[in-house]
Amino acid sequence: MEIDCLIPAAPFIISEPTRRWPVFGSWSAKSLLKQYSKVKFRAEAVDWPFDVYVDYMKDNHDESPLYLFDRSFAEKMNIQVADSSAAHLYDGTSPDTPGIEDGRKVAYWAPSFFGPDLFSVLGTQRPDHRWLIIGPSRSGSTFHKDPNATCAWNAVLTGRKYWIMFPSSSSLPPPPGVFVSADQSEVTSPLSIAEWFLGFHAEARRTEGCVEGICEAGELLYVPAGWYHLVVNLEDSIALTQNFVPRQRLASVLHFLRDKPDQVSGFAKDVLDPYKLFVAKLEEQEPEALEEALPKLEKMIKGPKGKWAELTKTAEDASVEGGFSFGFGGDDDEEVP
Ligand SMILES: O=C(O)CCC(=O)C(=O)O
Ligand SMILES: [Fe+2]
Repeated sequence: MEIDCLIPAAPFIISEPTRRWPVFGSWSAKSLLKQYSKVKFRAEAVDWPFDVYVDYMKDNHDESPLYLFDRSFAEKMNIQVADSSAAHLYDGTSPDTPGIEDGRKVAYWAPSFFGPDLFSVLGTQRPDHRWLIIGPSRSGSTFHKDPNATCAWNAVLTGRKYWIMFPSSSSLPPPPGVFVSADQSEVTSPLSIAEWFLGFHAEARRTEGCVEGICEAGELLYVPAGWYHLVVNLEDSIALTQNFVPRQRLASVLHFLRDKPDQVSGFAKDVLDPYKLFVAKLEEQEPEALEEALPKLEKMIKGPKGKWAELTKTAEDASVEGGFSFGFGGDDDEEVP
């Protein structure tokens, strides 16, 4: 059995490997200021030098503070991130620990226990997948599902984050206070985090499927594909997040790329057909994973719901199965190994 078949369907928090990362214990607003004070990071709609953002962070009383969320931080900070296939070189399980590669320090590595990240076959053409996240207390992320049916991990380096999460499927309503368009393409959370807490938190906690927890500094939280989540920083926090495709989710991701092209996000504009490109790269580099996923993908279309959709779909629907949702990401489409 592949190790990545063992990823549970529900969220969990672990304290490995974050505490062994070079960035853990060494990154703080103060230490980052020493090196990167004039580097501009993206905070919602603005690119601010880090010193300007830290001044703001330390002295704001906003209800929904501006959140630093930067996908190009590794390039801007000139750091190297190792992917899960190289984790053994750094995580202490191998005597051969280079630490420095290409003249850039390995700042952290993706945890090896999620197995290979299949989007890595796309190389530089993969969709956006990692972010540096910095914000003061009260900042956070309103309810959403992560892009392209991917899974994610989110590691807190400093501070603490409160998470509240719900599984999704075509048969479950969205969390209280959250609205989803008929084709499930848009998740709308019209309230600020504070308003949502005042109006819906108590009800949400009583709702079936609700999972909540606090991720402390040095811990890493796993976000299963398709789960709704809202996150709020309880203190000034620095976190790193990465989205990935484990082998057991490959069929769902292929299904998303092929059949929900209008919802696909994060690819560069010159990637015209992400599904076709992904299949071609998998054929070259991960043929066994692709072979395993393709029958699952067919089953998703031809399952009981898919059969009806197939019988009733119009020629137009045939290319984009926008009207039927398989609830990907929810537990109901998870292939239990
Ligand atoms: O740390 C956070 O605010 C959560 C980030 C998140 O959910 C995401 O990047 O998708
Ligand atoms: Fe997320």
